[in-house]
Amino acid sequence: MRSALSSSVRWWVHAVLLVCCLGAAGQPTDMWLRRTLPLNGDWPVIVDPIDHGSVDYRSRRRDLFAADTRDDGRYGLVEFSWDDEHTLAVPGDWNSQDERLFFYEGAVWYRKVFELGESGWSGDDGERLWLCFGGANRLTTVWVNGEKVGENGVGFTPFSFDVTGAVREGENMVVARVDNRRAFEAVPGEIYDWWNYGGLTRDVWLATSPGVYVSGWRLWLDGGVIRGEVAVAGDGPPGDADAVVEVLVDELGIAERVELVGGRGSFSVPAVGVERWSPERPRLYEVRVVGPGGDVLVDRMGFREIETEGGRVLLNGEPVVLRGVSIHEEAPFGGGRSVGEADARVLLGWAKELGCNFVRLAHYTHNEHTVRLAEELGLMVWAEIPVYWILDFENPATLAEAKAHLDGMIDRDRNRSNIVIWSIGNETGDAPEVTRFRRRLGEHVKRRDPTRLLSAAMFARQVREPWGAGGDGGAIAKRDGSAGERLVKLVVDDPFGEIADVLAINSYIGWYHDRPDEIAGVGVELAWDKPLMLSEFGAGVKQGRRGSADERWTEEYGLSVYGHTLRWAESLPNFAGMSPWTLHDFRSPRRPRYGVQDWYNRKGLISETGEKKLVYGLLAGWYGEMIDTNNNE
Ligand code: GCB
Repeated sequence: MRSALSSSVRWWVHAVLLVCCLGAAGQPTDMWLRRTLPLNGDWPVIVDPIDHGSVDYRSRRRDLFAADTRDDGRYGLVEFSWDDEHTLAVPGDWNSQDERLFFYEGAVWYRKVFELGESGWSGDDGERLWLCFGGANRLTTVWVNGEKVGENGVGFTPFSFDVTGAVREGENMVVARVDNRRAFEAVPGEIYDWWNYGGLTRDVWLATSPGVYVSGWRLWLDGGVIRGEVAVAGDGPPGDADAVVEVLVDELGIAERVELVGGRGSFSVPAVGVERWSPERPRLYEVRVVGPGGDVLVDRMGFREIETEGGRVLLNGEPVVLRGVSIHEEAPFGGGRSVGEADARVLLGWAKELGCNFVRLAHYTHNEHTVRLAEELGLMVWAEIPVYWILDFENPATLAEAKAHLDGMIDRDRNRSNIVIWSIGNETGDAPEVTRFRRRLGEHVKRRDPTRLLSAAMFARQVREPWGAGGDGGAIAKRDGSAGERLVKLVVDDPFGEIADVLAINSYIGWYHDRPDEIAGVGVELAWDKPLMLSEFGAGVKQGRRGSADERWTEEYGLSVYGHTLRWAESLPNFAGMSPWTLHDFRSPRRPRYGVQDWYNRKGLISETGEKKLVYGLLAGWYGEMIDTNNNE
């Protein structure tokens, strides 16, 4: 009796823990699966560098451009018009579409007209209509027919608004004001090494749902079982939210009726006959989730397990080395934000050709197209939020915004089997207030999703010795004859390592400090017996520039840094993988050197015009050998 009781209590605790992972009930989180009417295309815009649309000449608040006010004599003079020829493509950033907006950081107003009839929405039986944005950078305020429907300030994750009450028959007008000004207390803050592309950078669409809808669901493999959670929300006939959700995976014979209590439920079924997702065989299964109000969501996903054991990463119980590359969400050819599936196909195609089984999607949540395509192609993913360099770490609002980035990313991608690492940030340093901040984020991730590995790209502590000190008795001389110190050791003891599952360090020996041929002499010490990744290393190379191995910006200098770093990597303790910086050259206002950088960070393996640099070939060869040695793909 006693043991039966305690096991049911355990089950209840487990169930509560599980449903926490779905987050707060309310807004549906699977809008991707509900797309009914795409609103992509050319949107007329008004560029607003002085906030003319938001404040009048007495500094009084107004939303001047939110309505389609016409100069019909009733309003007096109207000095704007939405009928202008001036449009921008959505999805897309404004900086790369109009050269006058190249450096622009401010507000732009967008407008779109749609026919309600085309949305497929009937409004019968409490059916809802949602206006959905895959992402916009950054502060976005939205009106429908002049009525404000909501705001969003998280630049890289999806958001949606229930516009059921705001639409009318026939023609409807959406206005979105997007403002990409930097702010110290925001996430990211004011300083970062990528372009602050502004605008409606991702897909926009209309979606429909019943009055009571599936607000979240999640399935995952846990040893011998598949576990699941579901949640419903919304208004409907009494009792609907306490009904049943069906979860069906036909190919696995799963047809689970999940009973809901207070709108939530969980289950587990034996994982019989499940083919594990892996880079060699990225097997996906169709999943159908059927909610009480006739709501049906259909997705495709894989099942796999990821864990660590001492210094190794295990995928489906087998050790795996992450052969990766870091990627910015930058268009493959010629700068600008990458948008849509075609861009993702080029970028991920380059990574596959390189021999990767892993990509680090830096430094913010990438487009849903990219993550989904990576799952299909067999690429494991490190997903990251823009907690980067310097933030207002002691400001509770900044912490809340960082958590909102994590929530948006986890809610969107929790069913993507290829995501193996959640990263809470990059190169923040380890001052006490920074560590407190990162620890809170790490704990938040573990609460929200304990089924993936936790990491952050960290600095290692450099240990230097004066020349001639130690055992060499002065015999080792720096090649250029200079005096000073030499780097002898990197110590990975950033306190975040304590809660991280994977230790990851960015190392630019040979580029920002010391010489490439000094890399081999640098030891690495870990404060924990955990897997170690080189989350970044690299060198600036202007594609096609030739010279000696000592000359910066040349292909030869790049080969030297990569050659020495790759040999060194093989000797690192607990070496579990790498994601060199980066797949291709990307725009950054921190890179003004004319004739060489021209506003591009040149550490790509591929140029901004799609030309492969010599380092690409070198790394491809190295990954090829790893594949042969491990006899896997
Ligand atoms: C880093 C940063 C990355 C930069 C890179 C560089 O350590 O993590 O965002 O772009 O170095 O090129 O300096």
